[in-house]
Amino acid sequence: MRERVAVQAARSSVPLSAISPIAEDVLDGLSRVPKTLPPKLLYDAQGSALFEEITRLPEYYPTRTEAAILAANADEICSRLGPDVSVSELGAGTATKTRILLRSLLQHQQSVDYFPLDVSDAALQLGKHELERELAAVNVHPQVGDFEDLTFIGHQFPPRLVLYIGSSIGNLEHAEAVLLLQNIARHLSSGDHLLLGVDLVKESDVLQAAYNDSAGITASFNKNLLIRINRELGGHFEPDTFTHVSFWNEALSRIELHLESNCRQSVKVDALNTTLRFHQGERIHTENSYKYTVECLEDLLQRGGFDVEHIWTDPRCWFAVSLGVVL
Ligand code: SAH
Ligand code: AVI
Repeated sequence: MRERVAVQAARSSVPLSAISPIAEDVLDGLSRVPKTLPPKLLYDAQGSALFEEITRLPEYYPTRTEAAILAANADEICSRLGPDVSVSELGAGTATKTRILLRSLLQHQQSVDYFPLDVSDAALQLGKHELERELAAVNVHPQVGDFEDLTFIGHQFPPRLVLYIGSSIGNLEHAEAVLLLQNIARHLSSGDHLLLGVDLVKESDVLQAAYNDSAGITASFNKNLLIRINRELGGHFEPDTFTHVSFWNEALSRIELHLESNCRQSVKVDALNTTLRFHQGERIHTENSYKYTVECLEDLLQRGGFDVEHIWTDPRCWFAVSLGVVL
């Protein structure tokens, strides 16, 4: 549901996209009840840098667990792909873990064309710089953009490998996840592969700690959204008047991130020509991070148009890396 008053306040002759690339998403999300913002907005340059810090936190197990699975199985993964694979990656970020795979691929082929896609130009540039320094035989072609346009995947020569690792698919509702995989599959040919990494359901205290770390980095990552709206849209949020809230929603099998207003307040956003009203305790829903079972992962791949070729996990079964193939 949208609060008409906020939407009308922002209506003017200037299209929202001309104000800022995030204007439409922010106005739409903050006009809803409950208020919500798409997680892709978390990743401006500062957000991407904070995410990198998160990946090194003792409580945040997903990155190091997935990296260990990739390191242990990279050779087997690469040997299943066929000769001279080109690699595309969705939500590549700085491609730190991807280097494990690319290094291993270079044992099987002389060079690799690598096409990372991300909304964060800062993360892509950092990743390109590090990759070129470390693996000169990888030709990096960064694409700044949204998952909505995946045509670049189809422009690569087969055989193709698409990477969607880091449990990034966990941001999506199940129906959206299926649609995204179907869209990926549409750009692939028979024999092409998808490597999909998902976080698995586990004890709730492990999950909760990963999104509420003792150093407060996840809280800063979440609140950075408000700082971004202030900078890019002339917002007047006072980030300290909001609290980072995260919890495990067992019924929906997801971690939820919210920003909760500590008081009743009004916040002007100049570029949107609007004033947002919050009651004490009102939340902005900023992220979902769905956790899968192996059965659910298999079902997702199949409904997405892929045959499940193999699934690798770690000894604690905390994370799964799956290889799907287009038949
Ligand atoms: N793959 C990396 C980064 C994961 S963080 C890893 O495993 O560590 C998620 C990444 O996806 C961020 O870099 C973010 O900018 C990007 N992202 C999130 N939503 C996106 C979208 N809708 N379109 C493109 N990139 C997106
Ligand atoms: C990118 N994504 C998979 C991360 C996650 O774990 O859901 C983002 C994140 N949010 C808070 N901490 C990490």
